[in-house]
Amino acid sequence: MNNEILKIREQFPILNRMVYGKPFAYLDNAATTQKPTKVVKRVSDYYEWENSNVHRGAHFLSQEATVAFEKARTSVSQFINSSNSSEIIFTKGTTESINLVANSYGNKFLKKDDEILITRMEHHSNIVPWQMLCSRTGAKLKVSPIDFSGEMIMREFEKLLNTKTKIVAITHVSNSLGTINPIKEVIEKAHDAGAVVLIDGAQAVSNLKVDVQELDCDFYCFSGHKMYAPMGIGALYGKENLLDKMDPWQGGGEMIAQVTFDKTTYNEIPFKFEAGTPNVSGALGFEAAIHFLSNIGYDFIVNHKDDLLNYGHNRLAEIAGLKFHGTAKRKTGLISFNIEGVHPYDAAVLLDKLGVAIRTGHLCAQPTVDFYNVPGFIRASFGVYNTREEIDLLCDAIEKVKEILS
Ligand code: C6P
Repeated sequence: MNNEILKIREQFPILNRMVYGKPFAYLDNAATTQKPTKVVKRVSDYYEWENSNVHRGAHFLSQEATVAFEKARTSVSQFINSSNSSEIIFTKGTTESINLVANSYGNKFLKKDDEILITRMEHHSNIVPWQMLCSRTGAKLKVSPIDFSGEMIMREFEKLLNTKTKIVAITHVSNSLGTINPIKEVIEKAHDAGAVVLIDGAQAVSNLKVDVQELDCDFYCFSGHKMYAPMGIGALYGKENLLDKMDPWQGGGEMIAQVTFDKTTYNEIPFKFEAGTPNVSGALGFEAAIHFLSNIGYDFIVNHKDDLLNYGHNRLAEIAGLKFHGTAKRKTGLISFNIEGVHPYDAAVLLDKLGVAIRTGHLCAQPTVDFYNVPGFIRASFGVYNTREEIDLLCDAIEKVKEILS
């Protein structure tokens, strides 16, 4: 294990836990990453020393909390290079960010027979909100196919794009296949057809440097908890001109300018989309996680993840009877597979007992898993603290699973 990784691991006490009396390998980072001490401390410091509601009180603590909360927004804005921090809306995470757009943008601008275009490799969070929008408006959901390597078929995507396409919603990185989609090309083609583009960045932000201005996407959604920040906080980036045109989707405190019983006027962006008391501690933890990632640097992160991916693929390929799902030319962060003759759930139970935490099943991407005609995937997903030794542990554990169950 190299020194850099050792220094990173020291910031995650949980990685030293014993599970069933053994050291364990946490390889379920696509579900959620562990949190470094600085993130945990930022949250507890807020509650011990700074706790107060934001944007409401004239008193010292409230003003201090408001400044810290808005500073966190600026950090998120810089993290993805949005042109303005008012383009960053704090949400619970990716799911809420997508639902916000489906409700606020979708309800206002979509009508019967308009089309929403997604791909076969979307997470349920980037399928169901659009299905719900279709049933409210009469719009139609179109699905762009993928090939068996787990890549989009670009000519099929282009065929599905037309003047009726109003929204293209696509994942940056697939949570089940690891594919990095060519989203810049997708965005350009969608814009040429007159559609707005929402990118689901849940699996991207911890693996790749994201620049929303460079991408020119209209909306970008991500979750803090998949990038070493607390659960229950995430962000929606939206272009200012679009956010300005959209109506709020939830009513309550903070999102208003003036309320009378006859009429309510709304606050400016981003506040008109943040009804109620926000997750202040989460936002501060989010900012601490951004500092954590920035201190490591994306050059290191990308190299290390590529190394884990290549090493993992090579080592796992040495084991007979493994079938891989997701072999796209550009992929990151995870390896999905099945063991011949072994149900993925049985494998999961045994791997857990052998000290390896992975995820199995439909991975909240049922249509993708169905495409490969298996009952579920086994998925090992990597964080910046994972090591080649942990992949060796996974491989040894798989050999044992095969011995017991095949
Ligand atoms: N995927 C996984 O194990 P939330 O739950 O809102 O933070 O993120 C939802 C989500 C949306 N899009 C993608 C591509 C995702 O991977 C996820 C979450 C986890 O794969 C938990 S289901």
